[in-house]
Amino acid sequence: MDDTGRQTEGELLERTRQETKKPELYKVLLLNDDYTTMDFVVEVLESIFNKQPAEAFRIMMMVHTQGKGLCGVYPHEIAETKVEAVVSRAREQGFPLKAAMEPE
Ligand code: TYC
Repeated sequence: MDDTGRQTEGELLERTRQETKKPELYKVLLLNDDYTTMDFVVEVLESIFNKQPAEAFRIMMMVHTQGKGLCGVYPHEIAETKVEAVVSRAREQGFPLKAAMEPE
């Protein structure tokens, strides 16, 4: 809730709105394509999304079979950084892998 500070003797207390605002969260998704290798996607999930090997494999297979898969949920700036890290690493290796973010 908004517990804005009281105003005393001309002193405006600017607080709390930002401090108490919950960060908006975003899902980061990987998208399927026909060219990126399964091993590379598993490696991305382990290194960028901190998944254990079995979980990374499960998510990779979800993307492969369903077209997309959830990698994690993060505040906006972190989600953006994850998407950029995926794309930059994929392009370095010559893969067309795509990642997307959407509001939770
Ligand atoms: N479909 C890819 C293949 O058969 C594997 C793949 C999985 C690609 C997940 C992208 O996000 C992806 N090599």
